Amino acid sequence: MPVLARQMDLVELSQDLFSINAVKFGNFTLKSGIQSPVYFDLRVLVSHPTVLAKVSEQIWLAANRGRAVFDSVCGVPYTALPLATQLSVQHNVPMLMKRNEAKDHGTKKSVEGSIIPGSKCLVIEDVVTSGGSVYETVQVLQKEGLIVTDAVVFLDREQSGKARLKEKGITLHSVLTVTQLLSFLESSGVIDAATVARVQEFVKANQFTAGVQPQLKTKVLTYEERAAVAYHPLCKTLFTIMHEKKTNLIVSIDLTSCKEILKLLNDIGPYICMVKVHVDIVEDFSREFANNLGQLGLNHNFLVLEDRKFADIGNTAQHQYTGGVFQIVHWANLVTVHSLPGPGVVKSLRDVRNLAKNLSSKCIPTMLQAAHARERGCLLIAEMSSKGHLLSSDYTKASVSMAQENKDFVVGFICTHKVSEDAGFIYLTPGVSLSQRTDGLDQQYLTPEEVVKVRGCDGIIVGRGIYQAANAVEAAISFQKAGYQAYEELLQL
Ligand code: 5BU
Repeated sequence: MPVLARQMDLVELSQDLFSINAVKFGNFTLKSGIQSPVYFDLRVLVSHPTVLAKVSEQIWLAANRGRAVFDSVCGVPYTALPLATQLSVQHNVPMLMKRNEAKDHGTKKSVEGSIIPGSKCLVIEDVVTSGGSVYETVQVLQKEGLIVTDAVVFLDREQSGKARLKEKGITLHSVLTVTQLLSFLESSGVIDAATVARVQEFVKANQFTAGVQPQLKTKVLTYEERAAVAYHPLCKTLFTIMHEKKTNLIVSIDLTSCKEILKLLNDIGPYICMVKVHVDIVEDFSREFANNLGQLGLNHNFLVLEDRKFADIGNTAQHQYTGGVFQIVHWANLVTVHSLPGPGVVKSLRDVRNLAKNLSSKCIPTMLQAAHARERGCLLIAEMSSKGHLLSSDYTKASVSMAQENKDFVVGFICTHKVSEDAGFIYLTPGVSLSQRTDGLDQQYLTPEEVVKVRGCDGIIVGRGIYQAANAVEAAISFQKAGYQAYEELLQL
């Protein structure tokens, strides 16, 4: 078949696989315990016979292209069984069927079918990661006296499976590599460049080396690398600021006068990546104050977060975001949102974010200088720092899923642990102190080291530890150093 025609078939097949959910992007735990940004589930093929037939035909073509010589085929159970069956029937090649467990009665066979010792059998597999499952099947067939020199896989995850099988004397032919699949899906507009980068980063960090167990932990990425794989533009901006200013410190200025807030912010601006405010405790709030916040953010390169904790139905949340005295959407880059009401609250805020663009350009011309100043997004509250909070682990998990489904507005999480391995989000922790453990009102504190190094979160949110300190600038510098040092040490682990 001409190369171009083959490529067009594969592009179409890649789209088919995506549309039947045989290829998914997000955050998944593999059998090995590794967290992966991509998941292949070719088991669903049995419900889509046309796609199954195409996959099987491609496997046949790949075996022929690789000049594999064989008398029979055998699929690695279970997913490859229907693939091998289809190929066997379509091309009239005898099939053998490996049992997952040898029967404990009757013939005790581990391979069903008419075995001819000394004949050649081709192993068929859907996806290869380390090559372990393919090799297990090869060994069972060899024990039966069959000769196995070749295997064909539909998708090679490029995590060293091919090389490992080669060491065992098995040539692995593949229909597609992950790189090819990503490029086909990107060129057809199904996934974006950030997703491609994230999957490639994962593949690179999770190679299996001969004789060595697979890594159980994914590599810790730098802020710069996180910026490259971030889903939301504000997540990208925040990681870029953290990298450039060498700070993961978010100051929570819970003061009540505009003048005090702006003064403190001007002093500690160089040491922070974001400021968090509670605008509803500010006694003399004005639009001028909000504009000044934005301007300070541009001058010192930090973002503005309003800790509004939206938790109502979509319609009410929209009014709270856009209206009233505060008109939050016009000046806060980010807001906090409870996942409690369900995804409607996130979607409703997302739907009105464009208001920010129109108003900012009229009222604050300087804001136009920075594209990110007019971006809007939210942080989902997946966990709280207060003692006895009611956010169960199921609630936290559901919040992560909600974020996955709303990547165009969710920038990351407020949490006290890294609640997901998904590097495309940011994880920020409130309740941080250098020495205190509680405040007498059920706030619970962690140190910057505990937050970043032990719990794997990205940023520390500090309130009273800074604005109530005798010297707030010195305190901010101490938190900046402690937080950044913990990050540097984490990279060395
Ligand atoms: P502190 O002074 O560092 O304790 O202030 C912490 C800030 O973070 C304060 O504004 C809280 O409202 C905010 N916060 C929190 O402490 N814990 C949470 O779980 C969430 C927000 Br959500």
